[in-house]
Parts: sequence; structure tokens; C-alpha cells
Amino acid sequence: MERRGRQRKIIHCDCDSFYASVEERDDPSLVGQPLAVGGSPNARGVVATCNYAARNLGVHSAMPMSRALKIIPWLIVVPTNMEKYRAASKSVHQVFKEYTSLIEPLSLDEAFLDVTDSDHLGGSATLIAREIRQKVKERVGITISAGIAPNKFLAKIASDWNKPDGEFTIAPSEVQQFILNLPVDKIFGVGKVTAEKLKKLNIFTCGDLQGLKELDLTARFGKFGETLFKLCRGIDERELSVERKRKSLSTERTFSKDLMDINLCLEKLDPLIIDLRERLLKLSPAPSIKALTIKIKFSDFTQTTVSRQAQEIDSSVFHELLKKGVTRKNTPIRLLGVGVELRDALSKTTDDRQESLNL
Ligand code: TTP
Ligand code: MG
Repeated sequence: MERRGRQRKIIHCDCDSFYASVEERDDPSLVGQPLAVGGSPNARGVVATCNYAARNLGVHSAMPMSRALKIIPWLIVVPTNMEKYRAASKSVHQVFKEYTSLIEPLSLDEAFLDVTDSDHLGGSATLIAREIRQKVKERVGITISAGIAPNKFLAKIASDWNKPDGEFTIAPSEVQQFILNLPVDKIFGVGKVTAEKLKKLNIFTCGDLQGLKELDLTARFGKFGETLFKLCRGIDERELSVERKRKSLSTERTFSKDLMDINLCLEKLDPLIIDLRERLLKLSPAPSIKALTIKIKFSDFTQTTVSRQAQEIDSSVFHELLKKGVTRKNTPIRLLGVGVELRDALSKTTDDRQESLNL
């Protein structure tokens, strides 16, 4: 079932031989030489990744470095430098954000983007993917491959199709044809064991798998059978799992002795304001403040909050809010809290978006 009866447009982006590409970028003399990034062969290290020159000769990720060096004695080995890869990853994700806020990051070098509602480049997901790849090349100095399809399952397969430095689009009208010859082990969740089971049934491709009834599949594979039934037809309804942006931030303190008067309350408020300010500074990207809030819990456990619109932390505003709040009840105070409401986050879950559109 497609959202609002409309086809979704999903892009899966995945950097090519990511760590190795960053190393090649920083030392062009490595380009074209077989290169592995990872642990030392003496310390029983493994290959984190290697460039395509090394892959073509049989080296791959997770292989012991000592074995990689047996296969290619002239292999160049570079130790991992996570700080560098994290910085490159940040720049790559920055490019994604220019096209949509609906991003599901999968790892440092990989993400799904939902561009269904994007107006960029006339709404063409293929053109968006192409521009992303170009920008990553220009700004980050590495290549990234992209898959464009109506869902996550197909987009992920498509990004691998013309790797490295490639892209592949599976248009909705092409899904049925594309899926027929796709080997079953390309389906996520189909590992060696399931593939073996299917092989015994003479099932090698998704087209073959389509020959099994849903009941047969659930009888053999349980709940996963239902998923298989859909995936082998190119159907995948999973939404992107997008991190919800923070809407507020606060800090509070319960006092061992109830506070009896306003001056004492004001005195206790300042360390809370300092703490809130520090917490805000740690948020990245820096959030935009919409309002300041004071929370008061009285000794009888009733509570009240007082807010005012503001663009920044301002102690005098918090003091005024507190004064207003304490007059609401003539009772000692057991807890004080200070907080900020943050401006509407750009990034929402796709579910949020659906709700707002259904209104
Ligand atoms: P991948 O995207 O799986 O691999 P890759 O980017 O090196 O190559 P490609 O996408 O072109 O096939 O992983 C991204 C990075 O994660 C990779 O550069 C290094 C790291 N990694 C490991 O440290 N160990 C591993 O076993 C794998 C698979 C990756
Ligand atoms: Mg990659």
C-alpha cells in the first residue's frame, strides 16, 4: 500500500569503499594501488575495508589482514582514522539534508532518503540522486553510489547495482520485471540457511519464489513467510525510521527541604539556569528557542508551569516567571525546574507527516 495512494520515492546512498576512499583522497599516491584500511597484520587485525583495486584481487572487508597480505603481498595497509571518517560522514549527511529532512542514517556512509514530497529538480528522485553524488564528489572528494526505487528494499539493491560511482533507478513500472530474476539471497533476512532451504525447493530467484502461495511460505518460514511473500513481489511498506527532533529541554531539582520563600527559590534557580544553558550548548545542530518555562511542584505535590515566548535564555525572564508561579499557591515548594521549548523541528517521522496531511 503506497502512502496516500501515491508512489514513494526512496533513495539509498552508500559511499564507495568509504574508509579507503577517504584515505585515497588525502593521499592521491594511493589511488590505483591495492589499499586496505584496518588493523595491523601482526596484531591479528582485520580489513575494515579495501579499495576496488584490492577487491578485484580477492581481498574483502572482515578478512584477517595477514591473509590479505598473503593474497596481495604489495597491498598498502593504512590504519583506521575514525575521526577523519566521521568528519567526512558529517559532510556527506550535510548534502543529504539539502534535499529532505526525511533521512534514515544506517551507518557512517549509508542512508535512506525519502524524497517523495521534495520539490527539488522537478521532484525527480533520479536527478536528486545525481546531484547528491556530484556534490559529494565536489565537497567531500569521494564517490557515492545511489539506488532510486519506490521502497527501501529495492533502493538498497539498486545502489549496489552499478557500484562504484554509479546509480540505478528502478521505476515503479519496472519493478515487476526487475524482481523476476533477482536472486533470493538479495532479500534481507534471507541468509545462507534460508537460501539453502529454498534451493532444495528449486527456488533461486524472486520469480521462482512468487510461485509459492503465502500459506506455503508461512508454513515453512513462520511470520517471515509473510514478508517473503511481499518482498519477492517487490513490495516493501516499511517507512523510514527518522529520528524525532527534540521539542523541549529542561532540568529540574527536588529539594531535600521544601523552600519556604521566594528569595530562597530565586537563589536555587540560578544553578538550574546554568545547567540548562550548558545542556543546550551540547546540542548539535544548535536548536532555536521558542519559549522559556518554569515548573514548580508544591509540597502538596500539585504542580504548575509558567511560560513566556523568548529567543534566548534570559535569567531575568526566568525570575519573573518564577515570581508569577509561586503566587499561584501559598504553599512551600519541593521542586523547581527550568526549560526551553524549541522551534518546530524540520525533521519529522514520516508518520508525523502522514498525520498532518490527513488532517
Ligand atoms: P560498507 O558500505 O559496507 O563498505 P564500503 O563503503 O567500504 O564499500 P562499498 O560500499 O563500496 O561496498 O561499509 C562502510 C565502512 O564501514 C567501510 O568503509 C569500513 C567500515 N566497515 C568495517 O569497519 N568493517 C566491516 O566489516 C565492513 C563491512 C565495513
Ligand atoms: Mg559503503
